[in-house]
Amino acid sequence: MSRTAARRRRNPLLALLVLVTGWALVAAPTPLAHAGMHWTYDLEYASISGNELTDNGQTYRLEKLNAGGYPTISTEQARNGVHSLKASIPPSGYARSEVINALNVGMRTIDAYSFNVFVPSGHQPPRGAQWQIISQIWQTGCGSPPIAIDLQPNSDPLVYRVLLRNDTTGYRPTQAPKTLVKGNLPRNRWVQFAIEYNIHPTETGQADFKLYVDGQVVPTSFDHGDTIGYSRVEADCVYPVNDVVRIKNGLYRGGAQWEQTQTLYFDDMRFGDRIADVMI
Ligand SMILES: [Ca+2]
Repeated sequence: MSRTAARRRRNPLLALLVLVTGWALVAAPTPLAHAGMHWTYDLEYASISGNELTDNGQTYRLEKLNAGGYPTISTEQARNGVHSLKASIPPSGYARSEVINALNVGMRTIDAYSFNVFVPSGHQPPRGAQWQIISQIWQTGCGSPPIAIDLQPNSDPLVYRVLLRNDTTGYRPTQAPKTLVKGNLPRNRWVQFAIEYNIHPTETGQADFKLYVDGQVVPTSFDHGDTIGYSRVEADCVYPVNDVVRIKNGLYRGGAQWEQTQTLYFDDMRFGDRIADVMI
């Protein structure tokens, strides 16, 4: 038998091996737990091309601004597996490095999402006129996000705040939001946030907000009479024209110069029907 013929005979076995290995790689990412979870990704088999992150069969958009680059896939920290999403911005002022985890999903429906964040030791809180936001639920592009999680200025230990905006508070960054809750955000370990929400700007009693941190319910000052989002505050920000939601995670910061390179890691993001669908 010639070498060529022998190779031909071996090739089907080789092809089968490649097929099985390839199937295992494709099949390995975190499976959907049940019908109520719409997507989940953990960066273990992710790839980034330009401003698109693809993981577990879904594509997510990345955003950057000024000194902030697109988030990257990192092995420096991991909530599960060996990879996470790294958002990093060198010393500078206004900048962002974020991923859009949900784009143009419906308003006036209850949805839930969760993410895990790792804040490295020594991470600097905002000082003076600085601010830093790690998660946002946007109503289209209206002014400020109706729901945001930011870091409390000068807090040490580090404190997160959940901020609510609606027609009453207004959407301008200069207008004070309602603080729904604040709590410690430990550095140097993974922390899971899970949020159930309904962005509903018009009818009291229809909006919804629930927060779990590390699997424990966190009481908030969200009131059944609170609306979430905007229906009439400005011509460019009026429901029902602006009637979709997008959810972001990453580093989004502003104000005066930040003195240090800042980095946050995100892992195991989920989106589903209810809070139970996105809890680990
Ligand atoms: Ca991971």
